Amino acid sequence: MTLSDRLRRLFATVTHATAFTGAGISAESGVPTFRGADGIWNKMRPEELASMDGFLRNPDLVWEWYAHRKRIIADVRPNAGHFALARMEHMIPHFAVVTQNIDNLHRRAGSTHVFELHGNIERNYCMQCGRPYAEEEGRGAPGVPRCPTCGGKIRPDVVWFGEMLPEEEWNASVRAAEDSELFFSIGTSAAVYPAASLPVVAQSHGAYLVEINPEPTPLTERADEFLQGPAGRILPALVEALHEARKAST
Ligand code: BV8
Ligand code: ZN
Repeated sequence: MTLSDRLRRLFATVTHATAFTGAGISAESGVPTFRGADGIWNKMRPEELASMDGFLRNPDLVWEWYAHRKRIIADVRPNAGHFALARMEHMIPHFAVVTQNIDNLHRRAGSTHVFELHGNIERNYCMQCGRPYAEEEGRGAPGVPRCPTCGGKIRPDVVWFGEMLPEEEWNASVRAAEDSELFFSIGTSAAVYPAASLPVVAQSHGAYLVEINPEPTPLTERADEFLQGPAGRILPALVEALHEARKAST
């Protein structure tokens, strides 16, 4: 893979880097994206399902939609892209993964510095009393489970449209973006805010912005480098180049 001289030089010395990821990095694991050809949003509008209004209007439908996605995620495994980022964490002293994904695949691949901006589908909580709720507590009955403590409705621990992002994860992600010399935007259509503002925050604080995606996005023209192709092929090649560059510089 041909790297720019700028990226190769950066690889030799970089100490602060961030990988910002979206649904595209999980596509090669078999998790459908939102806006691609077979995207989830093609079949239904996001506001109907990934929103509080949608849940209150039709709790069983929304709960079943998340149960369907949980079943998909339970059967998939991290792919070469996730594993490459897990390796990168051991090669760059200050390295964080900031993900919009709720599929937990970065942690399952071995990444430990992971900030989940939009929550995690494997976690649930009671809307009434906030108590965490584990799936196995349910009796497997269809429809929205009820809280064993207060009887309130249980919801997935994900950030719906119109909801605030988890404060600590958001603040830590902004700090990571501001401190980065190198910022990867990987597998995201850069359409959902405030997450989509992070690549610009990083670049305006001096980061070299590299986008990895098979197709251009609204971010592509501002990126310093656009590596066109699937993350599962490009990221392992980048890790090899990073290894070579750091070996050559010692
Ligand atoms: C908030 C969790 C405010 C749930 C999700 C008008 C203008 C600007 C903003 C807004 C607006 N109207 C409303 C808003 C705000 C809204 C927003 O941004 N809407 C957008 C749609 C315009 N944002 C919000 O509501 C956020 N909250 O703003 O609160 C607030 C302020 C004060 C007080 C109270 C509140 C909350 C947003 C979070 C929504 N939750 N998900 C769930 O998943 O069910 S969003 C959802 O989209 C996912 O999290 C997903 O990660 C995210 C972004 O999608 P992507 O990850 O980018 O995935 P996508 O399919 O779009 O793209 C995939 C890409 O991968 C493609 O580019 C494709 O080419 C590429 N790809 C494919 N294969 C590969 C690949 N890349 C690499 N390798 C491959 N192999
Ligand atoms: Zn409760």
